[in-house]
Amino acid sequence: MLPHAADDISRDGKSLILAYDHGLEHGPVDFEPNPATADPERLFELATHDAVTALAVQKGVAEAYYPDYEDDVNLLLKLNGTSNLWMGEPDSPVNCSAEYAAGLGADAVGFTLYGGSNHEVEMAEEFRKAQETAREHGMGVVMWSYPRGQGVKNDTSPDTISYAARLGLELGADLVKVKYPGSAEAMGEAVRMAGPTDVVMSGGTMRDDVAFLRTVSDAIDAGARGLAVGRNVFQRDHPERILDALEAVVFEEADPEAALATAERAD
Ligand code: FBP
Repeated sequence: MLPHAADDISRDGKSLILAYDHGLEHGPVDFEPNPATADPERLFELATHDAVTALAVQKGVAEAYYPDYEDDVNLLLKLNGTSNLWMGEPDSPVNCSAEYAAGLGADAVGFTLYGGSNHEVEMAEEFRKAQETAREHGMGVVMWSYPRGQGVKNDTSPDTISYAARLGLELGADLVKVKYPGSAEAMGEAVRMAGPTDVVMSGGTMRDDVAFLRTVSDAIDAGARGLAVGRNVFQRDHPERILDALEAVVFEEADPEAALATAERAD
């Protein structure tokens, strides 16, 4: 059997991707709950936690900080990304080529596809180039598959999320990151549609510890292979504590409340 192209950003077939492209996607407002996290070094330090299988960042952050962490952190370089400062049909400029990502030492590349946007056609063509170049360099490919725009009525409905997951398979992603479709059953269907492409759940806005861990646990039970999470880790007062709990839930399939209690005792 061929090696899984995303093995470098997984452990035992599961992934816990720490996402930190929020300074671009949402702006400094996302750092307000925990101001220390405006400093990328804080996130690189968090990414050395055993639970984390990769850190997803944009090119500029990687250039400035990754050289000091290349032995301790797996780099998932986001190739496109957009700010929240403009309005219009969803789109995301390519900010970095896959060749350049390989030169920076990336283990994998990440790419957002807004299926259903009036810009879907161009984005899919850009993804094609990134995916094929990543294959040439032996890097894994992670698709942020976020249907939105004029063609999409409900971006988290079960049908939409199943379609989002399927786009990952059809277009050649190793991992496809989707929003939670609201139930374990719907997540299971998305996983089925993705076939050999691993589905990882997107973290979303900050929720309380138990509610968040329960959703992660439900997604794992439904066949998701992990999660890509930003705000639900770095906006907390104790990001390491939630990483301890996530490690137990994702990799050991521990009960969420027991995992949290253990993490709190260890803190
Ligand atoms: P979160 O866990 O904070 O939701 O981060 C995951 C992510 O995909 C980030 O990589 C990205 O910045 C953000 O969500 C985009 O969210 P949205 O497009 O819904 O604003």
